[in-house]
Amino acid sequence: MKMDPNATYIFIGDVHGQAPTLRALLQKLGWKKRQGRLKPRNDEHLVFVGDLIDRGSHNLETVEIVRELVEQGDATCLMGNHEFNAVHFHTEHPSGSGQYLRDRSTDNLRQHGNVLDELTRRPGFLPDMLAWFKTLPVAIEGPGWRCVHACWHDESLNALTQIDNRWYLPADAWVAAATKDTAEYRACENLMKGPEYKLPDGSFFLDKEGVKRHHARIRWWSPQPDTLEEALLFQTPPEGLDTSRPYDNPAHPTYPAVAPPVFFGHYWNWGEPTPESHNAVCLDYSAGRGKHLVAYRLPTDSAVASEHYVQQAVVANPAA
Ligand SMILES: [Mn+2]
Repeated sequence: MKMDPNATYIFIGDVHGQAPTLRALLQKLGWKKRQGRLKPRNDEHLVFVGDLIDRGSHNLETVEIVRELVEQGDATCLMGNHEFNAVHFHTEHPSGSGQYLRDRSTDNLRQHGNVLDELTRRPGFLPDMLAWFKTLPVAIEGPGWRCVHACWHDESLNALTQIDNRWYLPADAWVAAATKDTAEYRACENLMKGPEYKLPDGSFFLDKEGVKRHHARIRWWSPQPDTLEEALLFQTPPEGLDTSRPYDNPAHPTYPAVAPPVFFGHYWNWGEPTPESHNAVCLDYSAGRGKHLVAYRLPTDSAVASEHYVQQAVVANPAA
């Protein structure tokens, strides 16, 4: 699809099954139903950063809203790690083995189980949704911007298939993408889950589910971090680790200062939306944890600035 240089692009963060909140946000953005379809004002195009599903309780409706917008040509939706994981969770390999590309462990079932209950209530919805997920681009470049779910990383994009201004995981690469030490696996990890760093001396921190993590997510938008604190994201302070220690990572995936602004999600930010840097904007403000769903309206030829955010507090979920 050709990008329209005159369009105004609106990027939308991780929805995580919060369909009523998405509807409220679209209304705030001025999108109205006309002849039964949500339509933009003027030449607007939405770009969803991925992670439509999991956590919230309106997954089916979220996928329906976004898919309809994509199919009518008014939106693009990128693949997030939750779409990627859902495909793996439901792909048996080898066929007939009862083994799946994503392990059906207690943790994985806890993350995806509620969604499954919801989606399987409508016969045929799940396979259709998964087939659609497989077609989603992993990254996209527009006029003066870029968008990816977690991290823009040129070397990783080279492992995918590029068609015009979009990068895809090829249909025959799903097994490779689930197999450690392949180029496809590393690419999907970097682009959809973000690069991580192994903490020194066996240190760990507890994530939002209380699970011990020995790897921390890297602030890849930081140009030259000197200390662990500057380089890494922790959800809780790591036990017994002095975070003022030097950060030594020859593979730190710096995003060049001269590169176009990149929009992404994934990092469970909270509080007042603020750009990560002059050319890195995270739009995940934890809608999946009842906080805010955030959009960013990018007018043509405009610098990254806080006034372009539009946020919607999560709407209390009516009983499903
Ligand atoms: Mn994510």
